[in-house]
Amino acid sequence: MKLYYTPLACSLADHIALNEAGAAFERESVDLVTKKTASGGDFRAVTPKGYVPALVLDDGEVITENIAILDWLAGEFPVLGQPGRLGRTRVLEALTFISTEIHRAFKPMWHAGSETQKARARATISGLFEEVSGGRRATTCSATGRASPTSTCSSCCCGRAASASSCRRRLPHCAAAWPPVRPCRPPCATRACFH
Ligand SMILES: N[C@@H](CCC(=O)N[C@@H](CS)C(=O)NCC(=O)O)C(=O)O
Repeated sequence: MKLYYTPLACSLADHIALNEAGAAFERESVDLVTKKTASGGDFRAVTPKGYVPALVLDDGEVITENIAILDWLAGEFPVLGQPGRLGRTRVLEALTFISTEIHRAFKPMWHAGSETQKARARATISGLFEEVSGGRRATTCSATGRASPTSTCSSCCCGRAASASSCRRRLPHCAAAWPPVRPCRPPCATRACFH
């Protein structure tokens, strides 16, 4: 399979998950402005949406949307998910919250929002991170033994939270505005797939 990604974009979640699972995969970066892939291909031919992440399976099927990709990966590589009757549901619950609430809340930062909109977004994001990290209660992922930044211990959720928060590295002016999510072990920023 092949992951189309952009460094520090939300495709980081899938990149982390693939690495954590020990999956064999190819990867190719995408310039989100020109929609060209690193090898000069047209990314819109891979997915007309033009959004990363996109995961191309060995049979040619293309999966887009973080939640769908991470859920598919957790099915293929159970170490990424959570066991139990509600395991998959809890992972989807956390992924949906991160995708629809946290990721969306960053928009004023990316799309030249006004200073007022950015200040409002920072306050919202602080609260949302607090929520997703379970009020900073210690959570250790039962699968990997690592500390998880989400109250749901799953590499999928951990990676998705990391990718939502990676914006702090891209947007230094908002870095100090909210407390860091409890770091993963090893810290996400030291992972090869972060760059
Ligand atoms: N709904 C998509 C959103 C993906 C998304 O927003 N990707 C951004 C990077 S984080 C992107 O590719 N943006 C390209 C663009 O806006 O043209 C998902 O959750 O996977």
